[in-house]
Amino acid sequence: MSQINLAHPRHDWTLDQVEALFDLPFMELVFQAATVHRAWFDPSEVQLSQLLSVKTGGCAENCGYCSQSAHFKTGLKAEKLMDAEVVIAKAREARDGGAQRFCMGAAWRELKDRDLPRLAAMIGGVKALGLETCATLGMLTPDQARQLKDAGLDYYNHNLDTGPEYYGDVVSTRTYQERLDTLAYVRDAGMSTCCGGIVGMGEQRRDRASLLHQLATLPAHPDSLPINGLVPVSGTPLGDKVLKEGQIDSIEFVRTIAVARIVCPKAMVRLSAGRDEMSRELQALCFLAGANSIFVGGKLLTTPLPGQDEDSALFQDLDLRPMGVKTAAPETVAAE
Ligand code: SAM
Ligand code: DTB
Ligand code: SF4
Repeated sequence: MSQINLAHPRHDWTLDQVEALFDLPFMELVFQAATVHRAWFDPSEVQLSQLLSVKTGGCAENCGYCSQSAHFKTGLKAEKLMDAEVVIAKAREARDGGAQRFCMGAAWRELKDRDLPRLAAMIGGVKALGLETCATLGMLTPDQARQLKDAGLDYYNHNLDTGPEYYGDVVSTRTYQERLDTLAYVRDAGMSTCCGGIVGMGEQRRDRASLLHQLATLPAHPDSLPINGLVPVSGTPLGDKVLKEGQIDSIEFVRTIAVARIVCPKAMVRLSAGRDEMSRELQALCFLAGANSIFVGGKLLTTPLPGQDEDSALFQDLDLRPMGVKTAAPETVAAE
């Protein structure tokens, strides 16, 4: 545990030190991550968030993994921005199903000012339900970030996706620096940041370490840190590559969760996309390694998630409970 300070999160990690954590014997790495997890959180609590795609498909960006990019033929039908009332009704259902946080996602390169009034109505309505609000709408200007904050937005999700060295293999229509700029505007507006990446796009261990090194050396660690397992979507360059060459080893995925927990100890580390394909045992290892947040509700943005019955059974069998709920309900992960 020589690199780890259990009392104070570090911001001075070097890339070599982060890679050295990946290289630890697996049991030692998981033990260290679990120790860090317990220093900051109750390890029996997992936060439940629910996602809704409020504007689906037709995106101008060419992110090589994404079903929603207009650059690739994935068979996804593009849709317009949903009405605020419809979104608020879905958020109420999510809350009644046990979600604590509601995240609204849009397939946009950047937010347009003309859409702000409707988004503000959505965010205000979701917040009034007593839910934490989160949105992921592409790049923002400083003024847009302030307006979203004023509308009641708690978290903004904007991922770095991978390390800067592999980034050019993933997307060419948005620079790494543009992502860092949007994150700075979000922080300056006083919102919490949700920022992570994707594992299993054909990157090397050094690239995964580099992503986590970037996150751990930001001016402030992300408040939420989603680790997405690539969901290989046929028709996307990275999805097709992985469908041909095979998916990342699941032990390496757990290592990534563990290193994320160690380098950003206070973040909610979210076991994000890809959970639908994971065994119960693999998810249990991820929770042991420090993941303490998941998406629930059967669907991410365009790809599937386990259903509520499956998640309830998993929580019961692992003696986990939804964050903010004092005791686990007997047959559901929903709030009592
Ligand atoms: N358009 C906005 C943006 O890119 O910032 C918001 C929505 S975008 C779908 C949110 C994040 O979902 C991406 O940054 C990426 O990390 C993740 N994501 C998208 N497609 C994925 C896939 N097939 N597998 C895993 N993660 C994915
Ligand atoms: C994040 O990092 N993962 C979520 C959330 N932020 C918006 C999205 C995952 C999307 C997975 C692919 C899909 O469902 O389209
Ligand atoms: Fe568009 Fe976001 Fe998909 Fe990239 S990840 S293509 S920005 S929806």
